[in-house]
Amino acid sequence: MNRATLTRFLIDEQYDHHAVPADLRLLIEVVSRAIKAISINVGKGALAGLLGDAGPGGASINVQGEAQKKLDVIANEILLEANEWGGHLAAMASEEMEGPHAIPHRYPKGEYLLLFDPLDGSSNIDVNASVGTIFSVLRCPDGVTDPSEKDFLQPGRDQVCAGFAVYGPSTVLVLTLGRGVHAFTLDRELGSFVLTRENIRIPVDTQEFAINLSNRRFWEAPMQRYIDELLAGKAGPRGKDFNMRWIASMVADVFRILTRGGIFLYPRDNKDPSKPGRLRLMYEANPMAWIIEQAGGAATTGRERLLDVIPTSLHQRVPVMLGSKNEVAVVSGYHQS
Ligand code: AFP
Repeated sequence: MNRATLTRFLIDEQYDHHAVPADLRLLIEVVSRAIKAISINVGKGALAGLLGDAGPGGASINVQGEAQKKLDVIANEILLEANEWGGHLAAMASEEMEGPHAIPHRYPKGEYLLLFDPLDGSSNIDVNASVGTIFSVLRCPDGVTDPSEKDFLQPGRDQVCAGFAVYGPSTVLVLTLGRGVHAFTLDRELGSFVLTRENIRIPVDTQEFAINLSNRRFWEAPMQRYIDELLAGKAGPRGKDFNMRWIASMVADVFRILTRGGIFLYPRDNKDPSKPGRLRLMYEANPMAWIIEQAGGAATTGRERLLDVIPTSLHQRVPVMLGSKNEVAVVSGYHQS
């Protein structure tokens, strides 16, 4: 079968459906090339001395207060270098950097803001489990030539593109432009992303949940009730048995949900009251929430639609409940009653 490449798909979207302006098509192509380079580095792992913590003696801490892995730093550098000269961006923001990254004055600027988690799940790297890259594209506010943090603080419903890559047995790029969700698998011989799934749809019901159960004692009562009912199985109030999966790499857990349904939960917990959840809104929850909604699923904080959350800071965290629509409705209902 003569499958379309990412480039062909984007050209069709641009000319047949007028769904992607030329600059946005360039942005996606550039990000996909950066993802290929990250995939190659992730694949080398120990062979290239790329495992373990970054910094001299392994003591490199990022803005999140988390130990940076060598590959976190490398992935961040690859995305910055790939995107700063093309003229498609007004600025970038990353999980690994305190504030926005300005486009150097020697380069042309564009109308888009790119936000990314360069390497999600990086605590999985040293154990050779799947990791990934998550990205989100917003429009730079009109008339703003030197974007500051406040220009990035737009609700997820304003995204123009969202995507993520999973560096697993195969490298897969998942993308939405607001007209469905599509998956492209990296053909390493061609060096191209090939369209392998079009218009992905998530089953509205599921019997599979993903949560870090070790945090149960820190959850709010509605979440404890919801999970306890899943664990009670057929004899319990849900009347059916559930299975659990937790890869501790959001990209891998979300990819599974896109493939066979499920519900992903990282709720607010009182382990650290200063953090209303672990996942970051701008470059983890928002892109994933749009992708899930575009695939027929739902994504909430438990109290409101994730894409409607009005951001207050670049690295803010939110509770995340997303996946099969009817299951998200149950857990959200418990949080609102
Ligand atoms: P790292 O990037 O620090 O590995 O965190 C990954 C992550 O942000 C997300 O991808 C996982 O779903 C979640 O954290 C795993 O959190 P726990 O380690 O608390 O289970």
